[in-house]
Amino acid sequence: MSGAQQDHVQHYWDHGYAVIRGLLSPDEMQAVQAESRRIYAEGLKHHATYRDRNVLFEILPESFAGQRYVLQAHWVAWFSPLFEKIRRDPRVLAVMAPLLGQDIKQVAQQIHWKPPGATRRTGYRFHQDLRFRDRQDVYEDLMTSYINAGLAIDPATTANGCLRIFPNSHQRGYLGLSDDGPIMKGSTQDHELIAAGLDPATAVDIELAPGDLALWGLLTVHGSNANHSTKDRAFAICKYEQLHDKPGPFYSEDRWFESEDGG
Ligand SMILES: O=C(O)CCC(=O)C(=O)O
Repeated sequence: MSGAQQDHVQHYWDHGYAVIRGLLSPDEMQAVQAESRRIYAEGLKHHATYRDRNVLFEILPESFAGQRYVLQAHWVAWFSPLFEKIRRDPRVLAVMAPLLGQDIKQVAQQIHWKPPGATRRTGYRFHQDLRFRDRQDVYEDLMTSYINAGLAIDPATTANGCLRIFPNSHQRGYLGLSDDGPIMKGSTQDHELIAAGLDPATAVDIELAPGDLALWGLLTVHGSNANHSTKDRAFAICKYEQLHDKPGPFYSEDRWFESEDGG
């Protein structure tokens, strides 16, 4: 790994997040964009949120804005050979290994779209991902055992609601942000951030080009604004953690469903 690529390691430890530019090439990203559009179209066939074992499509029905939208798809690797390949790509391992070691498992896979028109439901209130872990006690070292990796499929800009992060917020412990309800409920009010000891002016916009990868941890305060532009923002998130031999780790995304023949 080159020095430039290794910079992400120190940046992640120091600031709770990092960005790796150009992990996948523009040619590769064209194929990923086409696959993302195909998966979106597949999701649109469902009139309401749909789940089949680990695969989930979160649907915003016509009653919301007169047209159906897809907001998220989970575990697309189950039916998309391309996303199956990407989640195991050696370049992703090269990014993760200096942070998590070589023995890594993936506990979640999601694509987040922000279709123009679904504006009011495309913001993610600021939060720390620890809130989604069922068994918070099994994470001994919260920042070093589990990392999110978000691949920009479309350009992610301030206008279309790119990821926003509070640098160094991982050093402040769990702050309880947005614990009062769902995170896709508009944006976090400044007074909520100030009460948690965060200066709203210090949030940074993580603008990304297709093929860039952003990393953040379980304690990194992050969220994103609604999409007020005319362009979608597809973002593919893989959540990786250290493989460990503790008995019975049990996270919400980790409940593997068995096929009917027991496979
Ligand atoms: O897609 C986004 O902008 C936000 C993602 C996020 O907050 C998360 O995955 O925890």
